[in-house]
Amino acid sequence: MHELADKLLEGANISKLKALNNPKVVAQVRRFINLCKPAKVTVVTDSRDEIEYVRHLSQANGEERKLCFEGHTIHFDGYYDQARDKEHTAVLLPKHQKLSRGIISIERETGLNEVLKLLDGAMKGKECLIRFFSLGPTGSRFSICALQLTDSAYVAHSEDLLYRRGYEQFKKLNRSDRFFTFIHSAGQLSDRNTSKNVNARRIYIDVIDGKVYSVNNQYAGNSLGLKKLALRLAIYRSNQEDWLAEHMLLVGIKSLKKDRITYFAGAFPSGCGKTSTAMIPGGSIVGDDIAYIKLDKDGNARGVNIESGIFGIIKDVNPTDDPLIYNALTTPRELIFSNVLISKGIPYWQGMGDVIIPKKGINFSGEWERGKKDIEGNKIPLAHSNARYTLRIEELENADSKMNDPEGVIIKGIFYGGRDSDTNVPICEALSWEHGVYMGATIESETTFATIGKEGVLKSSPMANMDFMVVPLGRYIGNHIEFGRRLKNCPKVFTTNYFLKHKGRFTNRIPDKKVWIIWAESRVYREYEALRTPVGYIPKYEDIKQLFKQIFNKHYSWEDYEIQFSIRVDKYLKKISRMENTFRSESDMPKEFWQVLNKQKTELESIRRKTRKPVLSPTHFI
Ligand code: SPV
Ligand code: MN
Repeated sequence: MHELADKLLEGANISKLKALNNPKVVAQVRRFINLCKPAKVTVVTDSRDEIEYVRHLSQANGEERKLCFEGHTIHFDGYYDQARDKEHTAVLLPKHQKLSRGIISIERETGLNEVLKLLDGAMKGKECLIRFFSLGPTGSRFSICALQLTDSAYVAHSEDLLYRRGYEQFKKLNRSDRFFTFIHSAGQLSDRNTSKNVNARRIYIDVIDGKVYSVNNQYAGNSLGLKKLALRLAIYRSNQEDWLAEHMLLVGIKSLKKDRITYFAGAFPSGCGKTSTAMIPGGSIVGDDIAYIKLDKDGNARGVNIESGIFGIIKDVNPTDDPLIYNALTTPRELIFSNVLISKGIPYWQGMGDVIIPKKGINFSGEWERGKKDIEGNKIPLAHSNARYTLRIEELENADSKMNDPEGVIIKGIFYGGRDSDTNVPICEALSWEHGVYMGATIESETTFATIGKEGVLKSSPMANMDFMVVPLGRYIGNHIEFGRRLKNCPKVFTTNYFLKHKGRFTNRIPDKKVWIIWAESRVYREYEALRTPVGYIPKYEDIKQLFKQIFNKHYSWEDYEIQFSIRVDKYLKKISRMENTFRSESDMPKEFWQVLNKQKTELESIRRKTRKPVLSPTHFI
């Protein structure tokens, strides 16, 4: 009997699939074509012409439109499809298995039935693109092959900017099924080419089978298989094996003292300075979002960026704060803007600096003019707070030369950052690897205007990876502890806090983070002494003062130092008590977590009793 897949794959398509010499790939492609029932199928290899075809298709079908600059396009997601949809993203869980509190899961069979029904015929009348990518540099032991089926040319085009082509790498799989599969359909489209049935949006993660099903959405965090959907599958796999899959940037920091570059990884919840740390002036970017980290034969932690592009928040990108990105966004190159305001072919966004914003144009709500309200009566901003740009890292002048190195880079330091107005000091070094894992596990971040709900509410976000957690948290944190134990050269761990306030005002300027980062770089080599406090090592005044002078030619006063680096004993004790509440109900938390917490608590309580002071100047620790 002839199936739909036979007809649609006839000719060049089937030859390209067969050339992979992997029946498992062919079987999956056939299965999902028969299910989704597209009108046409195009198998895309790594060839330039075929990739160009995808780029043009996205414009021909109206998912992207050309802008004034050569290579620039605009894509709009639906009004209610502007961010990751946590509520409708679920881990498919076999019966009787449990995940941590707050992780949405659904019984596997029930979830599969539901999502397969939604995907049945979802591509009717549309073209299904079949693409092959590599998560990580091609030919690297870190990398994982990824198969994407999608009826959105925008998704397939974005992935071309954000990931490495992997058709040739699939050939080297040697008939193995060690690849991830992503099935995506934007579903029925409105006359604006946005997903119509967002209420039936589902993103279901089948960790057992290495597949993700995503339907009725377009926003990249929901639709692009290789981004946060693959991160979830990789977290599952890394926790079965002996490595780490992290929501982390990778950056090379050039020493001010010696001729060397030191690589750091960094986890920050969304909107807490992650991309700006990856883009720190004087540094070189390897990646800004997702890293795989493995042990090498010399006992180092090595990391690769599994992406090759940036899907960055455009809000507040301006010539002063982000000159390199601003320059890239305002010169010709292949680049997709999403959910910004367009007027006469020119994009505009919030916080873009000294630019006159037109009073009307087209934005994520359709035709827009200043004062426009949505059906709920909310004023619609000119561009969404989560409006984005998509570009290749190699387009940036600060791209690191080891970006595509199959061996990855040696990670000597890790930053954990949050948005915390009243507790953590701007930079603090962990007392040990276990303490560093504790620091990562206890990241908290205050909600901002960019998230739905109340502002300033503290949210616990272990390793900034909680949204993607597909294994019990205790096991994930235990895996971090174990990973460090296997290393001979363990990275030094630091917390950063760019958001500390005093009397309602930020205690430092945006560019000051360079000082904290340069201090950390030198601390990796023990080139500075530091003050030991119960919460970690903090810098000495003279060193920070000298760095402010050297980097910004600015005087750094003792008063500033004292405000920024005082240990807020009562606030830390409150944080510890919040953490006890948060983690108490987690089963299988590693004992090291509780040891660190209890030690810190005992030391802080003892200082509190002795000094009777809620806040201690750094002088106390000299
Ligand atoms: C984030 O929100 O952490 C992002 C963008 O990197 S998304 O693709 O939505 O995950
Ligand atoms: Mn991210």
